[in-house]
Amino acid sequence: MFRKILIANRGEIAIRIIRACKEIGVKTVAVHSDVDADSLHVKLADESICIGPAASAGSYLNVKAIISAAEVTDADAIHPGYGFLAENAEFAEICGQCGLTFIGPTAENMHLMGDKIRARQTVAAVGVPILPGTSEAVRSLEEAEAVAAQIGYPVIIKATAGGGGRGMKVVHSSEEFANALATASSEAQNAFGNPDVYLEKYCVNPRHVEVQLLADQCGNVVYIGERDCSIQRRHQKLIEESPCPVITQELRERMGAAAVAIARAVHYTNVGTAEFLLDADGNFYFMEMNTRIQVEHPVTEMITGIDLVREQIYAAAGYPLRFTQNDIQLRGHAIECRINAEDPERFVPSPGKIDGYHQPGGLGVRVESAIYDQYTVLPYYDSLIAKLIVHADNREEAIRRMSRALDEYIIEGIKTTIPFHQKIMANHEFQEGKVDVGFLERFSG
Ligand code: MV4
Repeated sequence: MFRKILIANRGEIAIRIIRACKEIGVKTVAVHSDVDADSLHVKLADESICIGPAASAGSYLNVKAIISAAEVTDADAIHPGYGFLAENAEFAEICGQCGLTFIGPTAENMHLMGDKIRARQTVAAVGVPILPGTSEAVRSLEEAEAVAAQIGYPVIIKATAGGGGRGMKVVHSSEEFANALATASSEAQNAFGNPDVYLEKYCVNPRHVEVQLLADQCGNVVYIGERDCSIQRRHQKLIEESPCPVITQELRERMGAAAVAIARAVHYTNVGTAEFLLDADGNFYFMEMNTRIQVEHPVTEMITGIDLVREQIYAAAGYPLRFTQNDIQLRGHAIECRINAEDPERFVPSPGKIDGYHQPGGLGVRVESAIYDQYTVLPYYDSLIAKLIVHADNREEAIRRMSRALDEYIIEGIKTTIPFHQKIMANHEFQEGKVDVGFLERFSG
């Protein structure tokens, strides 16, 4: 096992990782920017080191500073959390070259899944369903229009180097094509430095259902249930739950088997998530694979009792999985609300000093957060300030528990998305589980 892990992140996820390390007797090093010296992850770690200025480009994304910090503090592994350098294949590669274990999948895994066309080809080759579309990057307008005519409108143009909803364009007819293709390609070039795009049949208002994977370095792969993340706004997830309210055990097993087949095909290691679209007829299609621990991992932990961050560390250290697929049991229902320091009406950031804080508790309530009374939420970083997770015997009770916990939550001095979550919990369609990725656009409180 590692002696000391450096956590290349901040906020709630840095604390989440520190907690897992403490429970298995591994020392921790926090890194922080100039303005993060008072942050809770710094206070909770065994030691800490400053890696640069407030702007992430010079600190949490500064590969040289982070590697030097690991060398100076004699850490033997680096946990990247999510965001920042978590899916940067080059960073994972550099860690290895410097004798540091990157706690995550291999650089090759990240590289492959980062190329959405290669991921699509790889997945299709093992018989996992994908939406009809191009198997290579689009070479010309003529070719693209021919494919669209064949698969039928609407179609969606996606960036090969994209992901997470960035750089996508829906096309409803042949007249829109030339413009959409040019825009998508130039946006892809600007955002990712790669103009390549591909086409897929557009699936209207599907659910976003993702399967949690865990793989060791001995070839063992398990899936750990699924999460429904359909409640999103501009590709930012706001509420996630597990299990998905509409899938049967039979469908769960087929999606799980598909996700495991993908992992096996690429010799995947560590945690990962296979994202699928689930249409109204119960058909599922592979979208992309996330090669990191995800923000919403706690809902999976609550219904399985598995500490995913601890398993990540064990897998990276070379330990074989300590359980099999049959040992994994799903119990009850869990929901997570992401609480952001934002105006709940307009979703614009609302940083500033917290002046009055009380967090909810009680049976089945979990708070993952790095904030405290009198803490100043900084404008330089993500506006996620807390994740409120509840667990109950069933979905109805979980919704009631979430409403109760949201009512208890007091965060004064800044605006938060708590009122928004209260409205969703009170919404009848949400209560009936009738959600898809278009839910929030239709939702009016
Ligand atoms: C799609 C789609 C419909 N059809 N692909 C958005 C995130 C990225 N992972 C892919 N996304 C989508 N891809 C096809 N062929 C609809 C979306 C989509 C979406 C997916 C999940 C959650 C929210 C979404 C909101 C808008 C569009």
